[in-house]
Amino acid sequence: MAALGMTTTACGGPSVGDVESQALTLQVSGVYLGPKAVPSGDDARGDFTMSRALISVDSMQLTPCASGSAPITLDPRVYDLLADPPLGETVTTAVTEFCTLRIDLTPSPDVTESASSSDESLLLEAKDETAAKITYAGEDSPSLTFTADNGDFFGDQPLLLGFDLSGWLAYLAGGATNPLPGLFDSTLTDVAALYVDTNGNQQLDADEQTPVAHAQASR
Ligand SMILES: [Ca+2]
Repeated sequence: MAALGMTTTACGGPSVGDVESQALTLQVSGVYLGPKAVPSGDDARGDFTMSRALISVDSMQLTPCASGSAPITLDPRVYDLLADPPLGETVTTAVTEFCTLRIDLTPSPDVTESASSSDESLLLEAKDETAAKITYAGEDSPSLTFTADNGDFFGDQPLLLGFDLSGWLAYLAGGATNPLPGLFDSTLTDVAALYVDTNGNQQLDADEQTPVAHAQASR
């Protein structure tokens, strides 16, 4: 096992003396824990790659560990998981220990498949090398809760709420050859996890891929 260093690296955060309030940074983006391309099996079509990944978040809520402390709720926002630079949130708060992150998805008029007139909560698209698309559009309003895996609080920062695009790419590519690639819903909890971007480079590096919290479906 590689040692998970306890070094305190400078991460652009508040100085030690600044205990009144500090910034909590949470990046929301797609990550690749596996392949970034999946062969279509057809030489003329080449590989599938992810070309769109949008989620519409109705609310994102960070709950302090201390009982009685009010949760912090962030405004609705559509996150483009492929955005470069990645999207994220910064919250100024006196709270240093958060134990739970919850996100609620909801359909938004800003997330609509071109062929559809309905609002979607989630839109995924993969393309092959002929630009032919495979699309998944979801209208459900699932909620995900992330609770620190070690029973502790989310300690280090910046936090990175990552959605494994490799998992979704495999799902879409599987659907290209199989009309019934299985239920999509379960993939959401499989692909979402909370990480720490230890070196603050807005990328999920190889030594940062152990989540601090896994997603659970919540009601
Ligand atoms: Ca990093």
